[in-house]
Amino acid sequence: AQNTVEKTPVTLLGLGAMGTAMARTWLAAGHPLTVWNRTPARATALVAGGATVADTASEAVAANTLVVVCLLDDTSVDKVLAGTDLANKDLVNLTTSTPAQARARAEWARERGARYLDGGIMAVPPMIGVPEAGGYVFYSGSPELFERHQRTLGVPVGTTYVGEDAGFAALHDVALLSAMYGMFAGSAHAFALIRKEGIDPAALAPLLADWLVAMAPAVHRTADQLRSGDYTKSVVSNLAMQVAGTPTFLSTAEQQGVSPELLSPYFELMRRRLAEGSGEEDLTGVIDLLVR
Ligand code: FVH
Repeated sequence: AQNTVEKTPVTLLGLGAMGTAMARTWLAAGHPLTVWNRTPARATALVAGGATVADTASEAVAANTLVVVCLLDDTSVDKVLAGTDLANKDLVNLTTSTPAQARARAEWARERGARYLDGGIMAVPPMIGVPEAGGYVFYSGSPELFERHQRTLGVPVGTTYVGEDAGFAALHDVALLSAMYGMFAGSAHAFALIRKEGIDPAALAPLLADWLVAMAPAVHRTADQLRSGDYTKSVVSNLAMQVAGTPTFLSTAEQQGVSPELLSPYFELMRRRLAEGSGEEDLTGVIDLLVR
């Protein structure tokens, strides 16, 4: 019991898949936990684990200084926190937001007397409470608040602080998730190519996963080229050669009866960059075309 008393008490608003997974880890680690959810039934199992359920969001906020919010979107955060007294609270918002929403929420919290940290979760619920799964949350906003609560916030999943600008956690979150969707798009195209040939997708999957892992370190070369401004530095496969290969990919897609719509936009950018006379560069020049 003494161990429990020493742990920072946490209020958690939002018991969806993510909130519930986080709640379990705080309870298991002995943190006193007060929860609230719009649909109260989702709290039932947590009560058996020792959580206190508040009848209203206001009561939950009043219960503890550290208030963690993990709701569907920024609109639901607005609805849930409306009318709560946030004066002197340490508000940590793990709801996925845009950088602009996060900055506005930080200012909104400041006007109400709260300290604010924004979070972008780089994990799915099964990774919560499983350190070896490698998940973490990007945090940005008050550095003092991060330092004060890092140990408690690190109970469900790792923590990575990315700066005082409250929008930076969301920006890092969206940047990594955007890259993930690019990977999913490429994988969808690969599976589509083999679909009609009787090749077992389960046989392609490990080959695909290993190839993506092998190619992933190329992002370090991209970063190095962006920093130096020299996109010809350490080039492995130049743009001219890669553009020359694009008809092979498009013809193969056509022969396999697969739409090129996931590949074509990227190939178009590669062609535009080549047309600017950048054949000796890496693919990094595409980034210049994307930034308006
Ligand atoms: N689950 C995932 O894979 C991803 C992983 C990366 C991070 N995301 C973000 O985490 C936030 C919460 O996601 P979640 O998985 O918990 O989402 P749901 O299971 O759908 O639960 C949503 C909770 O939000 C409550 N809620 C929704 N709308 C309202 C509203 N208008 N007023 C009050 N509460 C609202 C909902 O309540 P209920 O439906 O149970 O009554 C849940 O508590 C999210 O930002 C992800 O992008 C998860």
